[in-house]
Amino acid sequence: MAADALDSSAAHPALGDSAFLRACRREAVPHTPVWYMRQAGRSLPEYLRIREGVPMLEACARPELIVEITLQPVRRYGVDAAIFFSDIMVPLRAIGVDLDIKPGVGPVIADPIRDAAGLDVLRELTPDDVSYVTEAVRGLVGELGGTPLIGFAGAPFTLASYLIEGGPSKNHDLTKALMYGRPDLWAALMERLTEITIAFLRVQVAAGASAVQLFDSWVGALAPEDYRASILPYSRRIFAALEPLGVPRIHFGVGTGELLGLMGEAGADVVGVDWRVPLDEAARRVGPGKALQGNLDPAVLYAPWETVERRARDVLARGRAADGHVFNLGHGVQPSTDPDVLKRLTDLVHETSAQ
Ligand code: 1CP
Repeated sequence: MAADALDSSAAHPALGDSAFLRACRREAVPHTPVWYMRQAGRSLPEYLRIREGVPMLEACARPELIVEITLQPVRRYGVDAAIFFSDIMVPLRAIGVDLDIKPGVGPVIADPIRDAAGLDVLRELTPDDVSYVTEAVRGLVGELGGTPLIGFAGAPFTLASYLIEGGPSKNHDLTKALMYGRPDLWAALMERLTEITIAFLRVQVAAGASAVQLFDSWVGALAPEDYRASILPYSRRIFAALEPLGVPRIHFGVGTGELLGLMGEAGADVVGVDWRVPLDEAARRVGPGKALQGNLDPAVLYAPWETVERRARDVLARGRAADGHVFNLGHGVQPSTDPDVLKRLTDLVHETSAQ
């Protein structure tokens, strides 16, 4: 597996030297690299056109659509990295979990997991279960040339939240009830999701992804002592399993201000920060030896351009406190965002940070 990863990342001579990979490795960069979480998708008219009549999970299983949708924001914005078009629920669907991604809602699970019998559906993921992912990543690496491709997966807590609640949730009450009330079942669930997550990320790196991001989007719902006891061992195991593959590992969650130190301990190379904690303060909390990714509030993109510019310059300035900085939003692009603002922002980040 490791040899595969090295072979494919050697595919394009400029790749290893890209600003994005250099920043992740905390090396000097020609400009601050920038990409946006959810840069593909509903804010782009070309995405809405190509998705017409195609359900989300079907789109995620068709390599030619995955390739085209992943490339759309790279062409339009000139961002420094592509993110594989998929969803965190794809590996769970691939092993047979009965779920759908409903327009305007998100993931919905037919039989939420509430007891030990519910775990049976979570079998191991093999590369054959997601052969369309391998095919799409290979196709993308060829098309992208010197632009790195980021593979991704959902982290065990965030996946567990959908599996237990049955769909999107505000407070994750049932998830926490299981975590506090059934530690044995919680551990078994986390173990299985950890293995699935590792397997899904390995598939993407083996096919040529140059970096990976672990989305623990909803883990900010937990207090630090709960993160340490019930989540950290699994985050650690995921990052340790990926280390031999030699690609940068990014760890992101929303509302994680109080968890940043622990997330730094989990073993990623880059810690993603939402908009609530300024990057210079985040650098202090995460500690040395990590790059940071973030963290413009996605809602700032609705403000007049002067405000966007001022706030983006502030993110860049504070990002200099970190050992490496990848510019991003503090969470995903909102569907109603004007793509022209993102284009202008991308150019601003490149021009302002060029040395
Ligand atoms: O830029 C890209 O290519 C986006 C690819 C992408 C990613 C990285 C999609 C496509 N989903 C994800 C990850 C994902 N999915 C996360 C982690 C990132 C984050 O925190 O935003 C999460 C929590 C999900 C779950 C999910 N899938 C939601 C959120 C629901 C909730 O709980 O609030 C939603 C709305 C989806 C559906 C989805 N995934 C992706 C798209 C484009 C869509 C919209 C569906 C559609 O177009 O019909």
